[in-house]
Amino acid sequence: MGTSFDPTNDPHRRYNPLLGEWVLVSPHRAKRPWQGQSEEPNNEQKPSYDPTCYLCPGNTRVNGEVNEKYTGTYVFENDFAALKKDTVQDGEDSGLFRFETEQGCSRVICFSPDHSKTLPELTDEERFDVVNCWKEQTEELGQLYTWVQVFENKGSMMGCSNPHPHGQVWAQKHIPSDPAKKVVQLGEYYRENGRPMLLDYAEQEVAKQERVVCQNDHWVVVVPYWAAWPFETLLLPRFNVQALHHINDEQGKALASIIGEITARYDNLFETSFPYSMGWHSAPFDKQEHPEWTLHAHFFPPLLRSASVRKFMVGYEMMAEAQRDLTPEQAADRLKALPTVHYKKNEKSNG
Ligand code: H2U
Repeated sequence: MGTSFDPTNDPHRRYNPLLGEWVLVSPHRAKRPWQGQSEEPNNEQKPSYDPTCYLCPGNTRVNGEVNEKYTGTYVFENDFAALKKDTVQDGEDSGLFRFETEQGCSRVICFSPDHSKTLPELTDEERFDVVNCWKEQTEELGQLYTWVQVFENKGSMMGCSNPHPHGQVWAQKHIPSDPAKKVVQLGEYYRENGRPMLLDYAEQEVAKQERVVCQNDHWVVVVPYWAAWPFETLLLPRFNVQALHHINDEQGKALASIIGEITARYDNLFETSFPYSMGWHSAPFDKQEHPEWTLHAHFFPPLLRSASVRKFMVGYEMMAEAQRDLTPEQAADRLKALPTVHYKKNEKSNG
């Protein structure tokens, strides 16, 4: 064994400055054999319209409401909303027993009327509509609530209940726990450095090119230095912007394009519809200025070795801190080496 540190072999911890947490990197473990659980990849071709789908245009939802015969994006109030606007105002702060009621709303955002298409299979124009829909929802709900959480669960492995391309938006009165940590961390960095942390980070990653998966004039996707999930990525603007609805059309089109790129690379990695949870963090809508904040999106995919073997965040991760096997640099190299043309398109042209 050598005496100098080898990041591709030696266990080490990396600091996540966004959350103020550490992650254990154990690269040598990537070689361990796997005889545990595998998931069944579902590669069956879906129809463009499914009469039994609750989200397809013109269909009746669980509660009896009928979806519009929509042709682009479509937003409706979640019939099983986790947050409700009329919840009674109440709370208690008595030592160890503390609660506050929460007011908010939950909506479902259908990305496309086409049941068979996921984000990487839509056109740039269609993805631009999704971006604009996210912007509208953020702007509207930001006038009513302090926190607006746009997100997508993709694939049953991530708890997605329906294969129709869709995401959700939840908005609420209080700032949730993880974003609240970011307010503190980004604020501290800004006070010390006079610049938004994530703008500095994006610039430094673009200069280093060690973890960049793809980039264009306005955006960059990196496997962050502190990534916890094997193929986790962070989507960052290369300009100063705090909230999703503040991006202009040119930036929005570039965003639609880079989302197409990263999600196609994801699907191409194991030639499967790559599961993930992704979501946007705009600055809180708490009527304060947030010069420390940079709009950003996280993609958290669970897959590790193949379409069927996932990373489990279990014993050590639940008890101690996040842990990963392959290094963020290795993950970025794998994603970077992949084509951006979706594998299903190739299958069609070859077949
Ligand atoms: P997920 O697949 O990410 O769970 O999102 C689907 C959401 O759609 C889920 O939150 C809602 C569920 O409550 N839904 C309705 O609002 N109406 C329906 O008829 C079916 C599903």
